[in-house]
Amino acid sequence: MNRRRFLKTCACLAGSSCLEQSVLALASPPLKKNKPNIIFILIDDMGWKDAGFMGSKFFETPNIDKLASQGMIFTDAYANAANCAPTRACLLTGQYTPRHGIYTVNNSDRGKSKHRRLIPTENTKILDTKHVTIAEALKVADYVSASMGKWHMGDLPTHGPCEQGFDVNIAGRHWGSPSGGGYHAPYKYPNCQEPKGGRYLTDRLTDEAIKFIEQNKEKPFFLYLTHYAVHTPIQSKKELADRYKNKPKSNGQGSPEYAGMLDSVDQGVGRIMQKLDELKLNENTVVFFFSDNGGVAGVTDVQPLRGTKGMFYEGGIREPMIVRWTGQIKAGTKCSVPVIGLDFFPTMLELAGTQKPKDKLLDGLSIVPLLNGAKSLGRKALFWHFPAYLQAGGNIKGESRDSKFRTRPVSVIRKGDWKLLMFHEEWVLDGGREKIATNNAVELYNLKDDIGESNNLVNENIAKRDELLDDLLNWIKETNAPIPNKPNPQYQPDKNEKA
Ligand SMILES: [Ca+2]
Repeated sequence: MNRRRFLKTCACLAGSSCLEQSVLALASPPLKKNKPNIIFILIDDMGWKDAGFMGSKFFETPNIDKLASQGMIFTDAYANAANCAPTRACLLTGQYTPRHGIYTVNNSDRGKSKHRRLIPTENTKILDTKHVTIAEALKVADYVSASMGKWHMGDLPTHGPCEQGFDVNIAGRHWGSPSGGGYHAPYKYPNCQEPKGGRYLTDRLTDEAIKFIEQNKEKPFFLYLTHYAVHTPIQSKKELADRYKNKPKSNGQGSPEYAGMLDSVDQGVGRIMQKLDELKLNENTVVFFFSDNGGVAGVTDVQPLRGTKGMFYEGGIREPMIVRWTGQIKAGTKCSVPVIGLDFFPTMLELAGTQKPKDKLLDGLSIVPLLNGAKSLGRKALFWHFPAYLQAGGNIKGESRDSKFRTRPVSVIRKGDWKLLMFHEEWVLDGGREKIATNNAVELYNLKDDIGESNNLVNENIAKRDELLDDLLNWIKETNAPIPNKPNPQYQPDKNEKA
């Protein structure tokens, strides 16, 4: 069956019943062929330009670059948030943040109270088990699934990966970073312990991934390999960091330790691809590669994008992304249609040829048409909502709106080449739409001309501003997204705070 026909079969099975479905289903190869294995490699805090295929001249990622050359690169791929937990909750549920309430990591009132003008919306820290996750949805289609690495959605024994549909959990707890000993052995994580002198954590997770693939090569499997790397603490294997010690910095990238961490991730990707080769699983395995938020300020650099992890400028949310499916996706292709983390849920459903769970609301779209060469998904816009505060950290000079926070409460829309950010402090307290020309509540950028978001067109293109603002306000209403609207009584104005 050729690629186009195969994908059509999947689409048909995932959608409504029709004559074509039964005809094609009869003509289909064995069941296994209709249920490709899914490997989802999620790197933590990897920046948009932290790989060779994205333009890094300092970091060396030959295996990830090779993967990119064998599949489709997405240039405008977005995380659902600018930090870890909300991005993961959106990935696993296929829903925007207002649906599950996980907006940030830990408390929403991060930073000093005297600097916050509003009382933020309370953050939900644990993903409620009432949500149907992608692992649960794939289980219905007979997939065996494993979560390996960072989980961050709640803790054992009630809210770990196995309580959310995964069959296997390696090293996952509520931690946002490897908290049981760092990357170097000895460490003690669930089903993943190493004595002193044992394996480096990224290598161990790769070993576990390979073992899982070998053990399940006869079944359809879903491997959610969510490396702790390259999150802090920045701890590389010494021999790998040493390789970069004398290498000249390039475009703000130059940390040998961070390069060494990426190198371990890259070697792991290479070993997993080699295993798929050996087991002859390439044609029956879809490999996704993605990161959960932007690169960290002071650790890496994502220029020309503005912003870092924690900000809703492009540098905080735009991600490196690859999808490889040998024999199905044309190798060496690039797609610039904007896609977002919550698209993976419906995409995987379609690949698995299974139905959307009953009563499940999915905010994303399957990207299978794009993998098949389509130039659009027909989607109106993408949205972000962050009713919280994230204090400054690292070197954010010139990247954030102010020196004290990476972001203050904000809602964002991207539509076509345009992006609008609505900052709630000014919106709520400084006259909202009526004063939009002067209150600094809204920023509008044309990403095609200004990928660095340096030229705010809020008063230049009023028609586009109003169009995006209307769409954003409608979306806020539709998703019941909470807007923080209570002034913080502890706030102390600082004349030097803002431009
Ligand atoms: Ca992260």
